Amino acid sequence: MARVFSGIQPSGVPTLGNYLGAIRNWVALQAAHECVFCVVDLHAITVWQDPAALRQATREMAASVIACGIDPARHILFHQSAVPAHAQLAWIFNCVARLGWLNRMTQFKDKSGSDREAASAGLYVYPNLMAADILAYHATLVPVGDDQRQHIELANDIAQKFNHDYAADFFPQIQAAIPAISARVMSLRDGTKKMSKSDPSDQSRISLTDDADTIVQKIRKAKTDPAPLPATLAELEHRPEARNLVGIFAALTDTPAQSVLDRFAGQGFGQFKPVLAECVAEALAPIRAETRRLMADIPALDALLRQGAARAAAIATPILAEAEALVGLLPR
Ligand code: AQP
Repeated sequence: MARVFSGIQPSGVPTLGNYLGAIRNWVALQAAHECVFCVVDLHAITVWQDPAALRQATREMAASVIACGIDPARHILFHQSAVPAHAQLAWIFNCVARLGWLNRMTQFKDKSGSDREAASAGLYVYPNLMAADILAYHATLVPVGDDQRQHIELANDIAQKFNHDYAADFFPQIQAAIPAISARVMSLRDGTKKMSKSDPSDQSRISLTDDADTIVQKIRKAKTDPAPLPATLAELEHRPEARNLVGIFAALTDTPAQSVLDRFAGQGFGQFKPVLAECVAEALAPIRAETRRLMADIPALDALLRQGAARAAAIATPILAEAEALVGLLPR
């Protein structure tokens, strides 16, 4: 049975993009796989986080993920900093990965913006830590959104180079599990930018904790164009905002985008947006309610995360020890 690993940053409240691009896929994989899910707080601090807000977001992320349908009793859910093997293996990978590889990472270019010199070194080596997250469990299947494809390729390069440099068939190759429908949800303010939980504009995203009124208002104000919805997908090609809203509706209703167009072609956004808003609000209402219920008992949530961390460490620590031995480090 392939072991699944996936992580999500507590860098804000999870968005509809995180849900449709990743978490929903995690939920589906639980039935036939052994899964390790991680709230990656060490990744989050690659950009400055308010400490109190980070603690809150870490718990809220764990609660949201459980509310979306992750079962922390059958699978493993924990926060990354509670299992030191992640950071320890990442250091070894910092020494395996080449600068040329990291220089090609588009996420670093996007996140460091115009002032690259001011970005943290952590942000630059973020993909090495991500490779360590996965390979510390010898996981082979990684459900991620389309935006993470390049990082998975880099993790495979690291695994291959480690195996080559230390003459061992030790780290496996990883496969990304990217959902076919709406793998990338875009910002409601700019259809060419992905929806992000840390975008400065709250209007750019639907958060999983938004109530129905907020969802209706955000979708009503979402940027669109004046033309009605077309009959074919080809006509959406140069209409990123329209394509995004159609994609969200398609993903939430589990139908191909063409079927959405078959239903709404010729109608304006004045007609489509309220239907979409109702669909989003209906999907998120139970998640919001369950997240609130879980957040009302922090000691229970913390205990759950600690149990998850102990089970995660039981897998990752021996794998780290073997990697350290291969490199030539003395046992602790
Ligand atoms: N807009 C998106 N559409 C589809 N999938 C997405 N993911 C994120 N945004 C979208 C997927 O969610 C998973 C967890 O992502 P993450 O929190 O680890 O980091 P991220 O990709 O950087 O997500 P955000 O929301 O954009 O966070 P910030 O704002 O902190 O940078 C990943 O599998 C990702 O593909």
